[in-house]
Amino acid sequence: MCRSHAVGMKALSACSHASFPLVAIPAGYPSIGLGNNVIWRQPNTVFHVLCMTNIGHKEEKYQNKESSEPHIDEKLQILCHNCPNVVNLLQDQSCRSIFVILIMPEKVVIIPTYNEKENIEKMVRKVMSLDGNFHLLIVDDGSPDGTADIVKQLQREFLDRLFIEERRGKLGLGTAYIHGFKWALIRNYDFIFEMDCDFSHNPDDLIRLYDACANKKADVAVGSRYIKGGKVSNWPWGRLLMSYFASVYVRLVLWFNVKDTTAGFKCYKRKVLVTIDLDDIRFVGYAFQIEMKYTAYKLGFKIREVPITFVDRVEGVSKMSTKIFKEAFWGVLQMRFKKINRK
Ligand SMILES: Nc1nc2c(ncn2[C@@H]2O[C@H](COP(=O)(O)OP(=O)(O)O)[C@@H](O)[C@H]2O)c(=O)[nH]1
Ligand SMILES: [Mg+2]
Repeated sequence: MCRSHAVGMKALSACSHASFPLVAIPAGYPSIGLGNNVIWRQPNTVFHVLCMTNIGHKEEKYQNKESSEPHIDEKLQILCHNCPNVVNLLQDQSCRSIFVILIMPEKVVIIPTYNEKENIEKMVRKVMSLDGNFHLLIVDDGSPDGTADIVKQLQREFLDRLFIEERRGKLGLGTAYIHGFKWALIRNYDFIFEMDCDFSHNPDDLIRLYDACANKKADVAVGSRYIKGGKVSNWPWGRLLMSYFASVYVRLVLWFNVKDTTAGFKCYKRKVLVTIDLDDIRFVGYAFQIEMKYTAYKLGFKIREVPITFVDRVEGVSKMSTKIFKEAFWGVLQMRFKKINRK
């Protein structure tokens, strides 16, 4: 009587009768071989232990905080040092059968922040309210305005879904994302999103980006201003023209068919970020966005643009600078001649 329980997220189930070891783990997770205990140790993994008795069922839940917390070892025993309720349930003689369900998080949105105190709380609440159990990682570069403190306050409310990585100084958008990508890969997320904190990107569109990757065969989904249906609202003319012609320039030099090459609203499938050599990504501003798309394209991944309406920020100030612009201009020429290898 072993069944797997899908609960709207990636779920692995295993079951056995009375005592462990576990006897069944569904196929479809080739990287998770029996005996490979690494995966079970990921922070964030939620264990549900379900005990079926003759008169009903009992359930205990536990979430890994650290990699040393409950996990399944090579002998397929549950090791559980700090979760007496789970252990008690596993030893409960009234259990006819036991199901262990491991739920691993699926989606994480990475938002780099620098001085976003006007936007951060509203943004966190909005992402947390979306359907689909999005997790959120803020990568803050020591914002002097206290953005990180606001996030830490909110973590009390969204304990297991809101995370923050703090870096010492303003190190640039590109390296903040690389930091976030590595964080997300270690934690085994399948869909990794990039989004700005200033509401230029509408968080509701995360669901459309997810849909493009999960159901429409995209490896990278790009929220695009410059395809049919895409729009830019209330940007000054100068900035709009610059952004549009920057995208044309990039396409002419690099010869690849993405209309909005500088866009920073994206969803990556895990396999893309695993394949790209993240340590070889060298740019930090708009050039970073171009480099990521171009590298994914050169490595053969399918990029799909999803039309979005981009709205200029209302609160806070832009961190765009002529330095970032120059980096993009010269960076594109360098990319043209760079050799791109798989990791
Ligand atoms: N961590 C980090 N975030 C940054 C940095 N520069 C910009 N950001 C964030 O990146 C996002 C986009 O920046 P923004 O100023 O809106 O750029 P613009 O949209 O091009 O004007 C926002 O969430 C910023 O707070 C940085 O150096 N480090
Ligand atoms: Mg912005």
